[in-house]
Amino acid sequence: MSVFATLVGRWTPKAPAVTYEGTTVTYGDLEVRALRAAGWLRGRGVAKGDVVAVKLDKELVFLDLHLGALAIGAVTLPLHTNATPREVADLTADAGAKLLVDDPAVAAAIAEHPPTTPADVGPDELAVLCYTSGTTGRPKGACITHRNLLATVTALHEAWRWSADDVLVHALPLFHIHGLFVAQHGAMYAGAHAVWLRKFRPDAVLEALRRATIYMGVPTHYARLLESDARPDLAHVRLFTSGSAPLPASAHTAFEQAFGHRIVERYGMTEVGIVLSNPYDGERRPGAVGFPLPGVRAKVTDAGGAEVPRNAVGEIRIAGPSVCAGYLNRPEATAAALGDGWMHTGDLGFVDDDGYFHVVGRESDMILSGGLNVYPSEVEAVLAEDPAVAEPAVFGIPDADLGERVCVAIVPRGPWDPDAIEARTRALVNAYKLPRRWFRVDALPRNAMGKVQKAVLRERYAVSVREARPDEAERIATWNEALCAETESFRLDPATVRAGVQRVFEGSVGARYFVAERGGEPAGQLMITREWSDWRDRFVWWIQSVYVPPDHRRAGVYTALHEHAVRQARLEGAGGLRLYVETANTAAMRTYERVGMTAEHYRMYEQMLTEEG
Ligand code: MLC
Ligand code: AMP
Repeated sequence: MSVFATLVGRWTPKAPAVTYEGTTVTYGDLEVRALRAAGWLRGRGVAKGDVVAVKLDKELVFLDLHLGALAIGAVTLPLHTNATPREVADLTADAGAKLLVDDPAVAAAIAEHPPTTPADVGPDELAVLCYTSGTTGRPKGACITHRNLLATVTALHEAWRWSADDVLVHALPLFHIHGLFVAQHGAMYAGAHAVWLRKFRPDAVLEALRRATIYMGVPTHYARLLESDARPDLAHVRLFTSGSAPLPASAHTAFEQAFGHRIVERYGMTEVGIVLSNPYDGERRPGAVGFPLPGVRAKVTDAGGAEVPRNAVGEIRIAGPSVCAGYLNRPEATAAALGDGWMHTGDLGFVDDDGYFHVVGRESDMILSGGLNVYPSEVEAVLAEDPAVAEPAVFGIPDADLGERVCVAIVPRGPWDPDAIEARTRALVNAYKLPRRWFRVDALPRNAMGKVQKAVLRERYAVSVREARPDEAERIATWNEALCAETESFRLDPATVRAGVQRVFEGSVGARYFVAERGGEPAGQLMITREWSDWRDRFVWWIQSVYVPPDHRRAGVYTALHEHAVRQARLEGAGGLRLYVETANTAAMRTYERVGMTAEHYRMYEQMLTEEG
């Protein structure tokens, strides 16, 4: 059976299928819309086996075209909405796409096109091409068949107890397997109602969840839900799932405390679909991705493919009906990844004593940012074309919001102008792949074989922030002295500074310090004082004495301290976060600039002040 025929066979025409920005489309409507899109595609010369690239914002016509293509045996190639012209040209050329649909105005033409009749499509025919770089190299098109798509959707239908009564809040993009084949296909296979949101925005998601039963998100969604202030009663929601990137065990626990739900974390990959999931009934274990879904075989192996004992780390390998047919026109890559019939995922993990799979890392240096994959080699290739760049090395550092944040270390050729390099790069690669921290280095760290040591860069530039320890009082006092000396606006004698820091650690002044670490070294401080606000009937936090020693400036330390303070203030229920910026004090302003604090940061604080009313 084909996907389209299977889905349509399960639909009740009058039932609501998708609600989006005030419009509700029933399943009856959806079928007609898909067949109109199919007719329109045929009218453009698209036949069975032809690839249709779709680069559209989240719109109903995206779904019409996808279903329409499936109905006539054509192949959907979903592209990121913000893919750059060069990325689109590369992928459509590689795929040999017959048609690129990138103008939302086609919706009107499709709506008026007469419906056509579906084609006879077999289960092993190609349904979708999804570009992914697998473990290494340039993007390759994973060939996903109708059988693959149906295998994933039927396994999840059973495992997660989908029913026609479900209402799904859909806040994911449509151009990846999570939003399209897990969430939207899941809803369509169940005949359930999907409520779409254009973008993930915490308040809108929580509002929509008041009338829903299922939510599917990436870990960044859960991190942001936890950071928002709203805590509506969500007792009626029956399922929250997370995937595409690791959900920290702490987020799992915090979400349960805040919203009373234990998230079902699952694991998947474009090439294999969704294959491991925590149980619906039974323990949803924080930090684990659960068990193989029905029909899936999964194992953890050594490099030679032999299964390793329980609790030993190895590569996760997957076999089963959802595993794709290989990469388009890449027999070698296909043989390397799938030669023995098992997909070599490149993900490292282990199976615990109770049989739960855990993912602990990756063999490749792929970066997972907000649930999206970033392949360093792809971004490096673009950077290397820049005459101002002698050598680039792209890597990820841990990030509380995105999971990992894209960074780059560059050996410049000529003067160092990161803004110019960034502007050029932005024109060529999608913004989510763009490095958000730019480090200038004299040489890249290399091993004896000459290979760039990304692990060394990750270690060197990772910034974490934590509560200061009492044994750090001396260091903090020294930093405070340096801060006073630099700002020049006031002079305090060292004894007074030291006594003040001591009183903070004694807990007698209601203040506390956060300390940043970079590459394992203390790299800066931020002090918080609390002040009762009668107006808000809560404590508000004041940011005081931020200091980053010269060696650690312009390395993201200030931003990390700032983000930590904001996050912590929210988590601890502070009524606001305030910063007194004495803009008239030009010496202090120069210092702020030197530590990497920009007008952007002042604006963030001002926003919070405005909220104070
Ligand atoms: C957007 N931006 C990102 C980003 N998403 N930067 C880094 N990482 C990301 N994931 C950048 C934009 O380019 C833009 O940059 C700026 O952030 C604002 O864009 P936005 O669209 O307003 O961002 P936001 O709405 O905050 O989106 C963040 C997000 C979103 C995490 C909510 O990325 C998201 O929903 N991600 C889910 C992705 C997903 O569906 N993955 C599944 C893949 S399938 P600038 O510079 O222009 O301002 C898979 C298999 C499986 O992995 O198992 O599921
Ligand atoms: P993609 O190639 O976009 O389909 O992304 C697949 C990759 O996302 C996998 O290879 C994993 O590295 C990662 N991934 C998906 N789900 C999880 C999860 N629950 N925990 C950790 N990593 C995950």
